[in-house]
Amino acid sequence: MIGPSTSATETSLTADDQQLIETWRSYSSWIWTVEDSNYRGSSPSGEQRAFRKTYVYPDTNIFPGKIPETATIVMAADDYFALYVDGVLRHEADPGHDWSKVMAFNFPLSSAADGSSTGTKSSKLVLGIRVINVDNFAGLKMAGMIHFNDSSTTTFVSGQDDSWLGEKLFQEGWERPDFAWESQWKPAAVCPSNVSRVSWPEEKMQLPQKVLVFGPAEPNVGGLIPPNGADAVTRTVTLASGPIVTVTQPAHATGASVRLSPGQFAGALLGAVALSMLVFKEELARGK
Ligand SMILES: [Ca+2]
Repeated sequence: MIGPSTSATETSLTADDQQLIETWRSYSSWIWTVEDSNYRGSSPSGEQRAFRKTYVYPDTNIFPGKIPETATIVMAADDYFALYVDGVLRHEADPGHDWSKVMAFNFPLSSAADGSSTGTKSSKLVLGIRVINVDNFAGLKMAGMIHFNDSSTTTFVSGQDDSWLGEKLFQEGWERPDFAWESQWKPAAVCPSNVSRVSWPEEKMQLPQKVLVFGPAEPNVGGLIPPNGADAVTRTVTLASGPIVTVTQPAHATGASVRLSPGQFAGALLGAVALSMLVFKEELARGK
């Protein structure tokens, strides 16, 4: 298995970084998966959820020569998270992470793998975030800035639109740019601001003082991890009121430090049974 590209160096904040942190603080929203129609900051304890955000770069036919060079991400997650950029694991899930610690990352985009076998430059940035809620409140709050070669930047924030997707049950390869099931994913729910102000008080948040700057990713990492490689762990679990399902967990997606009890598979990665699980979900939706 190819290891994650998680080595980084800490650098001081630039003016752009400070602007992005302010944008994160003022304009991004706490989001989560749609589990009922009224997400108000809380979610079942001990479960994980997966989120995807795709940012499509400007069309080079319209903006010739406008090349994305780096992306800076500012984020907080309750309680801890793994971050994938273009399918490459850049921040491993750290159970010791404190939700109040806001983090800032910078990644080069020029050599980002696009999930294809060619390793050609991607037309989009795909962020994959797995968030594990230990208990009580659960959420994800992000802002991103793309830096282009003409010194221009563009910014996006969580809760801004329906391009932030989240799923409780997520299929193999969910973090990859070429993930085939993306169209099945639902837009994430946004926590009402009056609730999030109480759940995650601003005075408790520790804003980043440094940025973790990453080097180029290993080429094609996102496209080479076999769906059922040697690191995969297959278990059979019973979901509440549901059928017995087999869940395949590639180690690359779960993180060795995260142990899941059967009850926690409500937010599990699904392998070969993805299709049957969708049927199961539909049965649930029909009240069976
Ligand atoms: Ca929590």
